[in-house]
Amino acid sequence: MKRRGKRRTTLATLLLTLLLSAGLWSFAAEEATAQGQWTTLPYLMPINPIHMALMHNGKVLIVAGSGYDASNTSFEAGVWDPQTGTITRQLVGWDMFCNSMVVLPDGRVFVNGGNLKYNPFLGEPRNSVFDPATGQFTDVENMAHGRWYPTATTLGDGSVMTFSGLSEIGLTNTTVEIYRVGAGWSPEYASGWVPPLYPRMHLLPNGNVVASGPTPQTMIFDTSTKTWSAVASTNYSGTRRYGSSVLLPLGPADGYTPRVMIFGGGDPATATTEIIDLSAPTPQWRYGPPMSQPRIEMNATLLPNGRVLVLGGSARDEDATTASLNADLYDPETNTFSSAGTNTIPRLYHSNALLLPDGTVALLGSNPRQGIYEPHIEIYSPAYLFNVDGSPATRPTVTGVPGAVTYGATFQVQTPDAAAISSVVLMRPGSPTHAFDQDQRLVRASYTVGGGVLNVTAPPNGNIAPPGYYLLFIVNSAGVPSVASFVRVTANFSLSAAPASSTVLPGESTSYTATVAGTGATGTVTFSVSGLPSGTTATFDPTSVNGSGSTIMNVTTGLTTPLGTYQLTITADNGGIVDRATVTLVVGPHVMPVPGLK
Ligand SMILES: [Cu+2]
Repeated sequence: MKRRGKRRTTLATLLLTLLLSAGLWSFAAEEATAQGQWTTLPYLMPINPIHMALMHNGKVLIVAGSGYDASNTSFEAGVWDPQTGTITRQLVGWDMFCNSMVVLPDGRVFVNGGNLKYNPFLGEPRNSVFDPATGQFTDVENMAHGRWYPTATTLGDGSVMTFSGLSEIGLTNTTVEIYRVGAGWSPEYASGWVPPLYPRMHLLPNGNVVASGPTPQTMIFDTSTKTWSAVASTNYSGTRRYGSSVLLPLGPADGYTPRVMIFGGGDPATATTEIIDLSAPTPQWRYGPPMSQPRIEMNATLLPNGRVLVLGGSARDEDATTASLNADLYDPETNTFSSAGTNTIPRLYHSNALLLPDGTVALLGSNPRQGIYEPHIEIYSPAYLFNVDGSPATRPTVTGVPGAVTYGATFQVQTPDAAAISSVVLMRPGSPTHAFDQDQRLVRASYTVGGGVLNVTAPPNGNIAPPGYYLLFIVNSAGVPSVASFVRVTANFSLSAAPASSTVLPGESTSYTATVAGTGATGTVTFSVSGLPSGTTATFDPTSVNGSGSTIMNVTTGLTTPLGTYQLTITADNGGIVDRATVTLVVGPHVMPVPGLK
């Protein structure tokens, strides 16, 4: 009896569920068509996802460090595979909490600074790289001083600039330092102003970097002179604390006009947005349309169709009762917001949104107070993934892409859907933390349509698309994106130098041969060197080459040149596209092998 009764109940429940879900399905279908669809994954994030970066194997590096828990001394990171739903955890050697992260041109993740101490917070001078191939972190050269809450920005030559953060004695670090793989850190460049923590910075197509907030004074860093200048002030007079900033899509149609949009921030938070065109003779912030809700601790994420998903946060900081659960979608072409539905879980301090290669957006984390974080992961499937009846849209498919492309070159994307494609975009994978994605970038590419193929022109230079891995999406005329393919964008020539090391006595000379190889460089390639010790000069003969070729770098030390070992960085510059090579100069006694002696 019991059994039968139970079975009947089960059947009735099933029937009811079917009926309900049929009704709900049509409702959900209409919503999905108009606003996209929100779901919560059935598994949890086992560590506090404070920092994350999408890697070119499609997996996501998650860094928690101490995870905003002062009593936690087991510092953790993890790798999340969104496709299989697996998360592997590992301990890290120091507290990478409140670092900045970007992905290097070689695909490794660069972890810059972090937490030396809680309450008061002090900054780490350490840095580490995570290699997706080995799954290991390796510490690299320290900065001159600590940084807690710095911002890292990948520059056009693939080096990484860091700025701001609290130092190891708790003062705002007002210098810029620039990291280059193999060469380590540049000298400190004094900025002459006190930046906000986690400044909102973007690389501009002219190679300079804008700091767009959260404070009202917008500043530009000239990457050649290493100096700052004031460019504009926001209309919103307060600090857009934990508001966000996005470099809107760049493309050849308007000559890669850089426009930056800032959103929300402040406590109580504002719903306002502002936009600046940094190509204008006198750039000025102008209000954009407001978001549907005020947001502090929000996220703003570029989508492959060029829209910006703006979501999360709350009206009052770290207050779930005022959570902003509306998701808004900004369309730069119409300068309007529309609804992207509502997510379920309040997403406050330390929450992050990240575009995944399948065109969905993951929303995770939230840390309303120390020691407690939100482990549920929500996934937003934008409306472009659905047909009008709510069924899944048929996506254009990519059947072949080159692994690497060089600046300005034409490359082929194989697709049976070539005739239906209306845009090709390269998106730099995201690396969000603290309400700002330091790495995301959308660059449209021009293309022509062939039979089963798109002939795509790669971005013209590294200032428009810094070297590294990109998500290549093709989008059809219905607005439906493909699943992304990873494509590496690289400089189109390479510089090498030999010998690797040379030893001289003070006052002596030596020489190195620097060679530009590859077919990509067009016209004049000039040379320069940095890192020479005092009293030392260098000349290049010839001073430039045409396209490719070699030059002799003659280095003459002085009698006053201090003994020591020096890294010399040789730069080859082809109209702003650069490559570098490092050689060692040892000033000191020659070490001669003595025959017969062991
Ligand atoms: Cu934090």
